[in-house]
Order: sequence, then structure tokens, then C-alpha cells
Amino acid sequence: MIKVITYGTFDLLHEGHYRLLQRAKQLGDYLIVGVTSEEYDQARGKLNVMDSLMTRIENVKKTGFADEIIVEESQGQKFQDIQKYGIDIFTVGSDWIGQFDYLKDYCKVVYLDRTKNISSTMLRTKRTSIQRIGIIGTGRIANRFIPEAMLVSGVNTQSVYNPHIENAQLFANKWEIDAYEDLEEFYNSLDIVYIASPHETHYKYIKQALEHKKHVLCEKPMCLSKVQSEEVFKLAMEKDLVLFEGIKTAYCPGFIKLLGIACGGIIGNIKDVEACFTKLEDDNNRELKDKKYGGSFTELGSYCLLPILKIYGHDYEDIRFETICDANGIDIYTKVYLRYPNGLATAKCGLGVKSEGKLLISGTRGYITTEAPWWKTSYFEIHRERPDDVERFSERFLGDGLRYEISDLLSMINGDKKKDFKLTRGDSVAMAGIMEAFLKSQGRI
Ligand code: C2G
Repeated sequence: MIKVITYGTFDLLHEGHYRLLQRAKQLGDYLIVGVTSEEYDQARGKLNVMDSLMTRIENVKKTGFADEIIVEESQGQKFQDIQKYGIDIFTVGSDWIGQFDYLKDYCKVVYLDRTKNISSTMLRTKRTSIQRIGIIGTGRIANRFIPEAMLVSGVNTQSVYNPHIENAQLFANKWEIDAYEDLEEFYNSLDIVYIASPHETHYKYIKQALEHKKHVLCEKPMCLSKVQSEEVFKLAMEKDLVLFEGIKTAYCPGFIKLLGIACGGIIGNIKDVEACFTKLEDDNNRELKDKKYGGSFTELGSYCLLPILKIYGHDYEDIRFETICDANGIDIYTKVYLRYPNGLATAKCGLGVKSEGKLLISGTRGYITTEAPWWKTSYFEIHRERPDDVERFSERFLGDGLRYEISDLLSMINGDKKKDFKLTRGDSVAMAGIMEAFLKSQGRI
């Protein structure tokens, strides 16, 4: 009996997949099909898979060609499967030509011609139509956003607004998009507004964008007061629009895995969370010049508050801020102490003060420590009492990581995911409340 194996995502199963499976089956007597798990697709950068694993398995089954279906969960599994199942032929489409030649030592490798003019990406975009993105602001983060958005199929960045049209024009020329100085025309050019302007302008632009019936992705900190944050979320709900705060860490696979493990009780009851994010910055940057809204905490606090709020929730009993300010009165180093009924937390932010970018979660049975920079979570360890009792976890963090939040935003807009569990409205409102408390403690508002 000749055993054949092939693998794929088989999202929105189409003729190309069908023909591949048909020919794969004809290569032998018994066909095993490996369908990729959601986690594996995320890890290899396929972020927009629409059908669930169960649906994809069901669709492969319905073709009638597979004698057995398995789940492909990790890199390197193909090599193990070939030995485990006694495979004679490995086959895959010609888009992968050459890439699986390393398996030739173990079985025959056959690349089948890919069916032209059909792909899951084509079907995805046909089903949901491309969402046009316009950016407000032309700073560093806006420059990082565009190449990341290019990696998410289903969105296209096409316009930019900056009240200083010269800046908008420069940015537009660089990225080959359109610059606008008229806000009405700008809003007419898009479906989603990405707000990447200075912190204090967010609230105004969010309201404006929602009034123009546009979905919104807003950089952190989204709002600087609790009332404003509640107001914009209410407005988004009334208008049936998606409003998303862009804290990239919240959407990255490594951080989600870490939270799942931490909250799952593996280190017992959590008693302390310490998160630190510091950056050495040029003194001329806006964050170090703006006396009212600049400084380390408004710039970086959202990241450090994220694991604290995700682990303990929003009902802290006490909050206290300690700051070190520069000659202009701008906080270059801030520590926030939070006390919850069952534990403590510290958020430590620096702009112009450098420390190790670590997240440390301590519990009654052990602790979790992450490799810096934890906000791009790619490696963490669980330690227990015995020094040699260590479990290690790693997860890929691709590029600048903005692709994860853009992909989630798109899923919410397209209605595939209704719940915003990664960063809830409650989380965003709580963060805005803490930002407000901080600015008040500094006498800035
Ligand atoms: N395919 C095809 N013709 C198309 C589209 C896809 O022949 N028009 C083939 C692909 O070459 C692949 C299979 O159908 O062999 C599944 O395609 P995808 O679902 O896109 O899966 P892919 O991401 O290529 O994963 O470990 C995963 C595998 O390496 C392949």
C-alpha cells in the first residue's frame, strides 16, 4: 500500500484545494491530510484564516479524498509524521517548490501544479471587500504601521491627514498614498481611521471619526480620562462601529499564551505583578518636551498596566505614583504602585532612564519571568522552588507586532469575532482612569 501525505490550511476550501487533494489521492492508495491548527497558522504569520479548524477539517472530509485527517501543530511535525505513519510520498502544491526537498531522504517528494487564478486570499477579499485605512498623524508609529498593515490581507492604507499639509505630503509621497488637508474629504476616503496623533488629540478625532461612521483604531493611551473613554465607547456602540485601542502587546500570541498560563493557576495564586518598560529617547522628541501630556507614564504606562489589569482586574483598592522629573517638570521615570484585595503590582516606566524590560509575575507556587522586551513577548519561563524546576515557552513575535492588532480589528469589523476579550472596553476605560489619576497627581490637569 502506497501512503501519501499532504498539508494545508484549506481555508474557505476552493477548487485549487479540491484538485490538489484529488491528485494527491491518485498518487497512492491511502491519503493522510494534515490541517494546520490556528496556533500554527498564527505562528507562521497566516493571520487571516477565516474558517475554524473544525470547519476546515469538515470541508476536507467532505471532498472524500482523505482517508485520515490529522492536525498540523508545529514546525518540524512533517518530518515526524513521515516516520510515524510510514509515508511513501509527501506532496504539496507547486507554490512550495524546493521548500520541502529536505524530506527527500525519508520519502518521495512531489510538487503538484498549483491551480491558477484561485486562492483563499482572493475569496477572503471577495467575501469581505477591502477595508480602506486612513491615518491621522505622520510620526514614528504611523511609519511603522504601514508596512505592518501591508501584511494583513483585507486592508489597504490609502490616505493620510495632518493639519500641517507639508508633513502629510512628505509622508504620502514616501508611502505612495494620498495626503489630505480637508478633514471631510479625508473621512470620505476611508472605512477605518487609524489615529496616531499626539495623545491629547485622540478624544477629538475618535468622536469625529465615529460621527462620520468610521471604525477607529486609536494609539495608546486612547483617552486621558475615564469619562471620555466611556463616552467614546458608548458612541461606538450606538453607531455599531468598532473602536479599538492599539496596544500591540494585548494582541500578540506570546503574551496571550503567557496570560493564559498565568491565570490558569500554574504558579498558584498570583500575589505580585511587576512590569517595566523604559526607553532612551532624544531630548528633542515631543514626549520629552510636552509639559502637559508628555513624559514616561503617558507614553509607556499603557503597556505596563496591561498585564496588571488583565491579571487582577479593574478594582484596585489603592494606587500611588512616584516620579522623577527633569528640569522641565516632565516625568522621566515613574513608578505606579497598585494594591488589590489579593495582591500587589508595580508598573515602572522610563524615558531617558534605562532598566531591564521585564515582566515578573509571582505566585504562591512559583513565578513567571519573561525575557526582555516582554511587550514583544517571545520567551518566558516558569520557575518553582527548586532552581532546576524550570518550564520554558517560546512563541514567535513577527516584525513590529502591529499586524496582530490590525488583523484582530479586521476580524471584528468583518464580524468573525464579536468579543474583544484581548483588550476589553473595561480594560481601556480602566487605563484611561489611571492616566487621569496620574495627570491629576502631577497637577497637570
Ligand atoms: N493549492 C493549489 N492551488 C491553489 C491554491 C492552493 O494547488 N490555487 C494547494 C497548495 O499548494 C497547498 C494546498 O493547496 O498544497 C493547501 O493550500 P493552503 O491552504 O494555502 O495551505 P498552505 O499555507 O500552502 O500550507 O504546513 C502547511 C503546508 O505547508 C501548506
